[in-house]
Amino acid sequence: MQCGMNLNHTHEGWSIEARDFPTNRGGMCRKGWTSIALLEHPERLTAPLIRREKGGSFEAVSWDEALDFVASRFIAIQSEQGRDSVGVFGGGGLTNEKAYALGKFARVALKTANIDYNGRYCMASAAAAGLRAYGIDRGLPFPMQDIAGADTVFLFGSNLAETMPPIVQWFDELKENGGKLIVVDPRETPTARLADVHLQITPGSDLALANAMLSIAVEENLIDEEFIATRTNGFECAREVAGRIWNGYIEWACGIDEEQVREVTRMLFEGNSMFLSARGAEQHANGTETVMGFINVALAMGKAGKTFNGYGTLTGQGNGQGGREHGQKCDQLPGYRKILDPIHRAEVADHWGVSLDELPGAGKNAVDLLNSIGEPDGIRALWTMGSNLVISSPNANRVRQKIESLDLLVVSDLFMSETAQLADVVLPSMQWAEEEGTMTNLEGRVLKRNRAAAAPEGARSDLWTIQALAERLGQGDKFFPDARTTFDELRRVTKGAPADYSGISYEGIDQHDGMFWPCPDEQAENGGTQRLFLDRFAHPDGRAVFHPVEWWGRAEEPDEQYPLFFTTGRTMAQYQSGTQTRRVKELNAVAGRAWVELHPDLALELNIEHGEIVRVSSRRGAIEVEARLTDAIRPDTLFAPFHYAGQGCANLLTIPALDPISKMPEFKVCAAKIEKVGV
Ligand SMILES: Nc1nc2c(c(=O)[nH]1)N[C@H]1C(S)=C(S)[C@@H](COP(=O)(O)OP(=O)(O)OC[C@H]3O[C@@H](n4cnc5c(=O)[nH]c(N)nc54)[C@H](O)[C@@H]3O)O[C@H]1N2
Ligand SMILES: Nc1nc2c(c(=O)[nH]1)N[C@H]1C(S)=C(S)[C@@H](COP(=O)(O)OP(=O)(O)OC[C@H]3O[C@@H](n4cnc5c(=O)[nH]c(N)nc54)[C@H](O)[C@@H]3O)O[C@H]1N2
Ligand SMILES: [Mo]
Repeated sequence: MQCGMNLNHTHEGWSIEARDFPTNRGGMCRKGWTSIALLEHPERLTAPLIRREKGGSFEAVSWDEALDFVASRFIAIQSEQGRDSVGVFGGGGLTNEKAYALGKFARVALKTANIDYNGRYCMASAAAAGLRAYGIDRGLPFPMQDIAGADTVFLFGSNLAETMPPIVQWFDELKENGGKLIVVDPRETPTARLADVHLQITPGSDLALANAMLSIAVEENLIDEEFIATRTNGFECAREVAGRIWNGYIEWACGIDEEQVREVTRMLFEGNSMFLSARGAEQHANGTETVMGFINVALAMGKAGKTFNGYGTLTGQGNGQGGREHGQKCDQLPGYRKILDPIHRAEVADHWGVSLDELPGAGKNAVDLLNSIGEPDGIRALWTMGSNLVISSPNANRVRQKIESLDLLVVSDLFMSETAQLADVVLPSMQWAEEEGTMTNLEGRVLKRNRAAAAPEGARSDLWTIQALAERLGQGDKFFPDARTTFDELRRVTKGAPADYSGISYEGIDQHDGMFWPCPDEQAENGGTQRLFLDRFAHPDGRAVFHPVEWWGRAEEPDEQYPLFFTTGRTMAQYQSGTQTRRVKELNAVAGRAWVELHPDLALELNIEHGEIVRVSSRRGAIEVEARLTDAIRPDTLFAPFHYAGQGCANLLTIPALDPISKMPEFKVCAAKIEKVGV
């Protein structure tokens, strides 16, 4: 959520306080409060490491030696196997400046098409749907405070009470104002417990629910015909494909009661409602269509003339929004330009001073990039920055095998992550509090992180590393080791682009408590554009677009052998692949080891007791974790957090089925079974 916070250093050490910032307003979660444990952490990487042979041990070397080695290997591999044989894997936690520099580094210094990032696992479906329906992808088209002013909020696939706790205050305010909250989740999460209505659907059935709601709204004459006629295209077709629900459809597809869905639909169409999603609904092989399905409902709800709340997505990582705007994506250039659009290409090539045919085209998406290792046109070398992909990628066993077969793996990280352990070269990075840079939050608000702490001797800013490597590839003069100069270039390059940062400055960010993109020069004074779509959408004709979408089930349905739905997600006290939070004592005290949640009825049937170690397996792998019995989960569904390594790594089970539009993997459902260990 990118809460505002202040760090203080006195003779007693570090202390932290939550800032009264417009988004978190003095709130912060456990991860924020304990984050100072990561400053001066004894396990920080402090020197570049090289491993000269696979399976050998790491040797600390000088930066010069490490960088010379990496550059010479990149050059050798590219001259043997072609430019695209070197890949780059970025992260949504990197600052805007790093994301920009890394994308430029891939295209200009390495001249490879193959760069993608972990946002492919995170925001890709919501982004693709927003672009198609609205013409632009900004997490929320309104500032967070608008949540409190809605009549009803429909939250599908988000457990925000655990994943962005300080946002809960806006929902509390919503309810104080008489607003209602509806939550869609297969589990009765802390978030679902805040809701007026909880729709406890089967995993992977959100799209069926969306279409059912559209059908009900049409059937019961609830839709806003004027809004549809004046501000949208494509309604008829979407309505026709959504069809009419047959008796028993909702129960069959979603596992819930039809009357409940009718009531919710009426509630939503009555007032000024808001649809918000997160990964629960998006991380599916039909994630993009699911989001488009709910945007269809939001558009049919209309409410022309009032604030347009419509749909928004609750962004994930530290820079989940900005990280997807500046060119880490395989099909994208800075400012949310498209790499295959001839005009966009020409603009960027011009700024970068490279010829148009030198600028690579679209590369492989994250999953295909990793899969391509060892294939004829695949990558042979990979540089990761800001992702621990052997823990967080689907079908992790296979990914690990692929990674191990690379000719060269270079990892930039703060700690010896599970991915870094497999590297040939590890490059130690500075972390959040040790360097400045900007991030963009889910509201499209560009924020600045200031430097507050000294980095350990030996760690370098990623920007410095990018520039130093570019220099060794003969392109040093095109990169800058510092954030401010890099941001100045980013501003110039994004001028006139969809994500226009040209009016944003470090000074302006301080002055306005963050500035909203799009922010051309003339908007700089009032801090950028807070609310989008009030009069027009971002498509050339100003209209939003309905999309005909159809539910066809999941990539893998439960069967006799693997009879249960297996879904994954997060817990409050751990973050992502755990590289950082698994190193914080206070957090491990709360959530130190992996577990699986199952319903007591299922446990009774299988003679499983609370607290015992069980085996959960799918067609791809197995984990052995602690069983936690809870009636907060559907009896046909298992849930495991994905933060853990080894025997507890949930991604050993997940299926690498991809959404055909966004290339998002289906992290949120596959077929699995659970059994006692040792019987
Ligand atoms: N504590 C903590 N906070 C985090 C993170 C973290 O790792 N730890 N990560 C950050 C990041 S990068 C992200 S992307 C966000 C993610 O934030 P969320 O999306 O809120 O987190 P998840 O736990 O992945 O998924 C949310 C819910 O989806 C439900 N779900 C599973 N399958 C389905 C389904 O088919 N349909 C529906 N409707 N729901 C389903 C799960 O039961 C879960 O409760 O959190 C951010 N905040
Ligand atoms: N089964 C399952 N799998 C999932 C998900 C799920 O819900 N279920 N969610 C997916 C989602 S939404 C996400 S976002 C991914 C996240 O998973 P990952 O991509 O693995 O992200 P992190 O764990 O945040 O890894 C970031 C790494 O970069 C390091 N790091 C942090 N800051 C910096 C920096 O400034 N520079 C450098 N060089 N390194 C830095 C950290 O120490 C850490 O090792 O996981 C995905 N995987
Ligand atoms: Mo994410």
